[in-house]
Amino acid sequence: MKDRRRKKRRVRKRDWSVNDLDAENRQPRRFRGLDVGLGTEAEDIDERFEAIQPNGVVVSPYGVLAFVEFDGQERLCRVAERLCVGGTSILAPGDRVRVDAQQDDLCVSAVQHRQSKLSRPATKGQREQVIAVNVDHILCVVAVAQPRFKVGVLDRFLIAADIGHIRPIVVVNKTDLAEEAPREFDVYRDLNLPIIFTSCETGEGIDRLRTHLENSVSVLAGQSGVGKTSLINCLHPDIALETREVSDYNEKGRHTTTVSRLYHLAGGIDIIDTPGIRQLGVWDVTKEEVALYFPDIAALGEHCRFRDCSHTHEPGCAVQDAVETGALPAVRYKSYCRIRDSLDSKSPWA
Ligand SMILES: Nc1nc2c(ncn2[C@@H]2O[C@H](COP(=O)(O)OP(=O)(O)O)[C@@H](O)[C@H]2O)c(=O)[nH]1
Ligand SMILES: [Mg+2]
Ligand SMILES: [Zn+2]
Repeated sequence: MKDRRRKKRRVRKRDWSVNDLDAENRQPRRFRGLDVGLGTEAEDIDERFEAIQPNGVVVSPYGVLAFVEFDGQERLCRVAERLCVGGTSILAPGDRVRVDAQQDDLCVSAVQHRQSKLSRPATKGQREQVIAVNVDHILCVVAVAQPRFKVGVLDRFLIAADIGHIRPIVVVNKTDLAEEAPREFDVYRDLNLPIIFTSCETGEGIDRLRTHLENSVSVLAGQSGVGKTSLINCLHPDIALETREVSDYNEKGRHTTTVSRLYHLAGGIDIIDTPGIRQLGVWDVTKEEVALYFPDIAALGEHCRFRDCSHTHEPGCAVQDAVETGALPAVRYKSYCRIRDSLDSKSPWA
């Protein structure tokens, strides 16, 4: 019970500051679908991070090499052996590193402690896959159409952000494809989440998005095709990244590793594009915990007759009452139930 209350408070507080990551957040999380905390990697790997004065930022790791922004340029560096395990370095986009330069030889010799971490859990025979580190925001990108908006996907991203204490920004892209202003996002506005409507076709909302992202590091999350790469292009047209081609390439599976990559855009905007994150699993959250990550449902749940109400069938349930009166949107409630139900099924990555 005690544990439950602590979590509740954390959800309500919505304290997203990365600097506030405290000892509690350094412990391995039960929620491993998207671990944004610190330290689920093997103990000895954790020990390789140090307090250093960095002079470079990892843009994209490349086996035992890494592209690093160093001296105002992107340079291919080798990575010291002690920072490699089994043919790959432990580096991820966003890592702050020490680069030792001796004439043409550039070597990453040390890596700074991470402030936040976004990763996929280890699957059979594989190490945990770190997608991005030291991020301030998760941009949860959805589209009004093509692909069709799925409430559940967004809700899972938000749970992940909540757990990792990383500030989510909801980006609703492709507004040019909607006849009228979509209403299904009102619920997120009511939760005080930043929500930005954008179109890479008309340029709508791009300036607003830019303002939110200035002088911070963000990681893009969203289903394939919602326009993540296109958004980077809009924010910084000079970059001219390939959109379709890149995602096709990945979908055909020719690309065996997930390449996530940091882009430095104008205005101090750092963005990590991640072809890897399409949908995140939340299977390590228990059924009982799900409600705590739906702040509106958690608040209503305070008024249920039973303290351990699941809000699915019990009498005297304030949540079900709210659905009946329309105070809680049915679609929101359904999403809660669906994620709750999904926790019976096995991890798709297991
Ligand atoms: N109509 C419309 N199409 C878009 C928009 N943003 C991206 N697209 C298209 O959607 C497709 C997928 O975009 P991409 O950026 O590769 O998506 P990603 O997989 O999320 O990186 C491309 O054909 C883009 O041209 C938008 O705002 N409106
Ligand atoms: Mg892309
Ligand atoms: Zn209830």
